Amino acid sequence: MPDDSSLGIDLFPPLAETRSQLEKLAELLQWKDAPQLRHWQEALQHAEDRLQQAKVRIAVLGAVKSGKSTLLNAVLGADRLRRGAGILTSIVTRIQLGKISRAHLRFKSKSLLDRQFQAALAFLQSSDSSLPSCKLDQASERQSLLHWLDEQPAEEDTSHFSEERAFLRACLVGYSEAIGYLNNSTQVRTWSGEESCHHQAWVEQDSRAVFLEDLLLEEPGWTWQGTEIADCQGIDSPNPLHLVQVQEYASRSNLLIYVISSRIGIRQADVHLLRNLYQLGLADQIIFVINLDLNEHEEQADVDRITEHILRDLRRCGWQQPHYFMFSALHLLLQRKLELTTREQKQLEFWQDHPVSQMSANAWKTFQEELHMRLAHQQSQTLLAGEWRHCQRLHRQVSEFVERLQTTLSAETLDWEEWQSELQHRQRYLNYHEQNLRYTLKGGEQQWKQHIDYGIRALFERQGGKVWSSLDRFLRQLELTQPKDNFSPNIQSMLWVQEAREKLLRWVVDEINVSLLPEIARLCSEITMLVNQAVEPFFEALDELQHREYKLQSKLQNDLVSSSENPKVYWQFPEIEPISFTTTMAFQTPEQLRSWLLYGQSWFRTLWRKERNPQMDFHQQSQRELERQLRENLDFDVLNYQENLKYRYLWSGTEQLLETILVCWQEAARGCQADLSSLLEQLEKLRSERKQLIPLLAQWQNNWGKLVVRLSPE
Ligand SMILES: Nc1nc2c(ncn2[C@@H]2O[C@H](COP(=O)(O)OP(=O)(O)OP(=O)(O)O)[C@@H](O)[C@H]2O)c(=O)[nH]1
Ligand SMILES: [Mg+2]
Repeated sequence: MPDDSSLGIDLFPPLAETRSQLEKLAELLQWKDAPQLRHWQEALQHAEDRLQQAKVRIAVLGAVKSGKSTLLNAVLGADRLRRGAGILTSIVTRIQLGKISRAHLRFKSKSLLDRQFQAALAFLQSSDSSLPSCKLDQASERQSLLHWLDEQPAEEDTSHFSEERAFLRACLVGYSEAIGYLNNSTQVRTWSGEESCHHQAWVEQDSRAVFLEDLLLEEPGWTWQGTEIADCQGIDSPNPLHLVQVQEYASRSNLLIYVISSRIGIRQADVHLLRNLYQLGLADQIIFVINLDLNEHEEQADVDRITEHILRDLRRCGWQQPHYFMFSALHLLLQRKLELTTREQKQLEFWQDHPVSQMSANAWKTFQEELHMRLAHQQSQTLLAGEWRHCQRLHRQVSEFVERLQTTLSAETLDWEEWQSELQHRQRYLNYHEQNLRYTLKGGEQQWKQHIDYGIRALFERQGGKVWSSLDRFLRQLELTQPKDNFSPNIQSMLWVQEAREKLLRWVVDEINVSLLPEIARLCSEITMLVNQAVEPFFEALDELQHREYKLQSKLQNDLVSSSENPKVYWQFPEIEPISFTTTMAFQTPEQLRSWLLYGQSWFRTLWRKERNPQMDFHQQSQRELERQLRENLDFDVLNYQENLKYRYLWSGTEQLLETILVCWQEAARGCQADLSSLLEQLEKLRSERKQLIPLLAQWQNNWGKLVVRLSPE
């Protein structure tokens, strides 16, 4: 059984410890400027940085008010995230480890806000011409628009526009306060320490959250370096774009914690999202948390009954044996929190002898252990993908150096000629391989890009490609609701547009992206594999070079990382923001939406005038025309997406991957070279200091040994 510390995910302390030992070694040897020392230190720093960048992500998901923020607070041991009644989380809030609490808020640029605002306004204006126009920076115009919105309670016919109304209202209400934070470009504002809780005010109200683009918290209570946990919006939030954001974050996450409230159980929206997640291939990555509301359950039997219901529903979504934990997040939070309000104090006392509280506490403990283990596993997986190999090579270089020192210290004379010829050999060997690696990467790049082209073409083919088959299915199924008697064609056409837009957006989220994301991931991993196969021999060559030296030094016995145990070289496709399919019918590209609407409207009006029997045919003809318009609109969207996916994501990702590989190879090769040449200069100086050196070297080796044990794949 590994001891407790080796369970830990803290790969950073041993790396940092090793770095500081290098420092000590340098002081002792008085060769601070030696190139190989600098190289090793830099390489260790790089390994740390890269490990940090390759974030392990955890998403906390669930329905509105299921207790996601409460659970995260319980994990952090303090009320850091806003929780309570009403929809309180309106943006994905990311949390990373920091020395002190810090909140970084990224505000929208003025122009982005303005575009979004005018688009929503245009949308409403087209259904009601009495709506005043409004420039956001004009206080009087804001006043009158707000007044107009207040005066017009959402009628049945206009209820479709609730999203725009809510958005406009939020902008108008919050503008004068937010303007101080907005600028011509995106602006990041940081609050530290006590002040960091100010961020809560920006998340809890739409009239503030609407101005934010991103929110990152640094918290000392989140103890896992190199990982990120995110509090997501409720998946049944009335704003459909929230779901898009949640789905996007979830698809990039390594672990998902799905919170289900015992009070509510599984709702339709849960079923919907869970099925999507299942299709996205994320089933194994999900841990369920049944958040027990202790006020609702008097005894264990009641809890058992609820659990049975929830498990049955989960089975329907595809989980035959879901991995779940059951505890009261609020109870645990109150137990961990340092300062309680009188009400919280009372609540805690009230729950003290609750029959379920012991079970909850036990489950919490195993939940934390599980989280710990999964994170550790994920992080070593990340490490295996490239970084592990890098650390291993570094280790070998350092061990080689240490071994050499030891050999030299105990030897009486040194065979200089042998070392000199080795040095020359090394130089030639490395130059030759670097040249070849460059050719391989250059030639390969064309081939790999072509492979991507084929893959993309198959996805986007007009006949039988995944994208268009799905869109065609949508268009075939689209059926606009029948107009009521005495409808106004003007309003009716707007309602249809809005109806089609909502349905399309849902379809994009539920169908298209769900089927595309795994395909794109597959393409990425195919490319990664091809690239890995091509470059592996070059890294093998580097290893072989080092082995030559091991052979040269007959003394070396204890090779901790013998090559037969090396994991396969495995470079990962770089982390680039994924590009999901969106449509101009969505809220995000308002100019096109606006012009489309104006055009669509005038067309509807013409149609209305031409028809002899308008009431009857209007519905059918509009349906057909809307379909045609949609198809045109989608044509543009699909093309746009296809280009973005190819150039901005897959091609640029491949280029980045190849660049990283070349840089890493060069780094390692330079290291190989520098180590030997400057070592030779130093060797003679060292003999006199052998007494001091020997214990330090032993300590050094011991530390590396520990690091290797922690990093080793099981
Ligand atoms: N009685 C009881 N209340 C709880 C429990 N967990 C959470 N709550 C309360 O439920 C309310 C909602 O919790 P939140 O953590 O804000 O829920 P959420 O899922 O983050 O909600 P949104 O972010 O708005 O989607 C808060 O007032 C919590 O104190 C629980 O185990 N028992
Ligand atoms: Mg919340």
